[in-house]
Amino acid sequence: MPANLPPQYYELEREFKAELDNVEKLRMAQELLRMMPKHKGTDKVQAEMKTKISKLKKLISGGEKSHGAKTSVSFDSIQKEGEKQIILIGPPNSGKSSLLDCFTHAKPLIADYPYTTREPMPGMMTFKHVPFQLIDTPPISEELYESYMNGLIRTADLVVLVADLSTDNMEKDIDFILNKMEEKRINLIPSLPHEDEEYNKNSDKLTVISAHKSYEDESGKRLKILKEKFNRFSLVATSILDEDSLENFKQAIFDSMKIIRVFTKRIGHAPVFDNPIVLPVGGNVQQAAIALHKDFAQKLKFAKLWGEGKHDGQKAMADFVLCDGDIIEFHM
Ligand SMILES: Nc1nc2c(ncn2[C@@H]2O[C@H](COP(=O)(O)OP(=O)(O)OP(=O)(O)O)[C@@H](O)[C@H]2O)c(=O)[nH]1
Ligand SMILES: [Mg+2]
Repeated sequence: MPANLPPQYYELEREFKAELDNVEKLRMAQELLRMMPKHKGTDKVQAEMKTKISKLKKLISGGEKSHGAKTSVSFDSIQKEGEKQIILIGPPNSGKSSLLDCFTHAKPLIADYPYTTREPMPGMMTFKHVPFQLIDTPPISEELYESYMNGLIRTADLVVLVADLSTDNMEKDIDFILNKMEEKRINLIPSLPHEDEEYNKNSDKLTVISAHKSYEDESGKRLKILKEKFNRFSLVATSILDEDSLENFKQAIFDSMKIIRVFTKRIGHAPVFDNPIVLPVGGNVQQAAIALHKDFAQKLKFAKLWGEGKHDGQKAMADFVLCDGDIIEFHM
């Protein structure tokens, strides 16, 4: 017997999945349970939701550890949260933890000596309403390469290689890391391949270089070297002392992933801007509906769209290609 859940259920379910605060998550889970029609077809979904509610209650009361910046984590992979997972790697003292600290609520140890970070630490960064998970890691050097780094890098969606413009060792340190990646059969790639190109998601890792501590004297000549030598990668100059560079960092990450955001709107309601559907560039109405829920996609008749280059409420069918910032209203 099908569950036949109402569209509002799927919308709230998406918000529930994206929510990081456990108290708010619990409130949503209870609301979802209330919205569920009570019949045989929803028995299983009801039972699952009740389990989630009891787990959340335990987490809130401190009975069970949650995934998050302050708790210990399993290091081979860190449970993905948000839309994309970004791993910060680099030589000792380059500023990885400082970047995590700038962009998230995580509180990593930061010190002016090397090997401060001993364990990976995640934190959430929101940019243009999209939640990204950043992971700070222990340094990579001749002295240290934690074995779990292979797994962590392979599961991430993007690698940010943090180069330290304040040291003469910069080139040598980056060369060492690039060689280490080769040795581990991790292929750092400068851009995502086209749909028809061969691509191994596990070993081909999209990479952006953060040329860090770029605000300081002396950094200019090293920035030039970095740009010349590693010009195949996108490079963004960053410094914790320069707000603009931190905005550029977020924008560079967003751009490298070739994603678009589509905002949803219920019929007769205003659009919701804080929880967009994220699709690859070229994504269409059908993919947006699937992202909401596969049942939703099956029932879809057409969508109405608002956005640049469109007339308000323009009717669109399943294969209509969407643009970043479009607002979509599904009709079933
Ligand atoms: N001048 C300057 N110093 C910075 C910047 N970012 C970080 N630092 C300093 O660089 C030092 C190292 O920073 P961390 O963030 O601990 O570096 P890390 O890469 O996490 O170091 P490990 O954990 O040892 O690998 C600290 O003294 C920071 O204050 C920056 O943009 N400019
Ligand atoms: Mg650190």
